[in-house]
Amino acid sequence: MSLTIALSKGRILQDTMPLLRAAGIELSEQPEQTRKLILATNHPDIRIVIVRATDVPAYVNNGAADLGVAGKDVLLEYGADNIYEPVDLQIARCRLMVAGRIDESLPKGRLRIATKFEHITRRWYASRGEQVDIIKLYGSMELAPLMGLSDRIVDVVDTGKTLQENGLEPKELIEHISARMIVNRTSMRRFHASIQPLLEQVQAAVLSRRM
Ligand code: PRT
Ligand code: MG
Repeated sequence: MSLTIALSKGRILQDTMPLLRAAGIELSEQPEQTRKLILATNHPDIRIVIVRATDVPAYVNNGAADLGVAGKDVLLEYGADNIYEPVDLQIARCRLMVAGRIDESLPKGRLRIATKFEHITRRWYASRGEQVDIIKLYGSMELAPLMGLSDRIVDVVDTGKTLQENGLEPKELIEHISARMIVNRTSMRRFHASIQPLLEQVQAAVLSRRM
């Protein structure tokens, strides 16, 4: 048996490692000091692979990784069918929001929404019976309303500073977001004896940290 955990660099890796440490898992080398994408841990049977945040569900859903950590925003957008979401890690918290210019004037017809969350955005407006045009972007969504590319954006917001510094404001809350530990369904069945205790220790670490 060997387990592969998919993590993304940045806030997810940083906030997940203390939780994994509580489950006895530590990296053998510092991720900042290497360009390796497959990292060994103190456990001979557990390794960590570094992927883009939005790619974590693909690795776990397809069984290339057994476990992973991904934001709920990324999970909602991906729409996995082969993944369990057993632990809310309560890290990387933010809000998925509709935002727009403070001084906006909306068109009479369809709204144009710039976002990297195409599916979430389509579902959100469809659920309210509104037809919108979605403009798929890969970053810096905040720029789109300023340049007249879109009327509004759908993006995750933490402090709200990025919106504010660009003359935008939150308009509607779609969902509260946090990162989740995810597990491939087949891995969960095959490796239950090692995955279950790991999940329990991580869950315990999450709860004890909140007190
Ligand atoms: O960076 P990369 O393109 O590889 O992917 P990513 O941006 O999705 O990854 P990463 O590591 O930045 O984010 C991973 C996860 O962290 C996301 O999927 C979210 O669930 C969560 N998270 C929490 C955030 C934020 N807070 C956040 N503030 N993800 C992004 N942001 C960005 C946001 O897009 C906006 O540009 O930060 C800006 C807003 O921050 P404030 O504080 O100014 O509001
Ligand atoms: Mg980023």
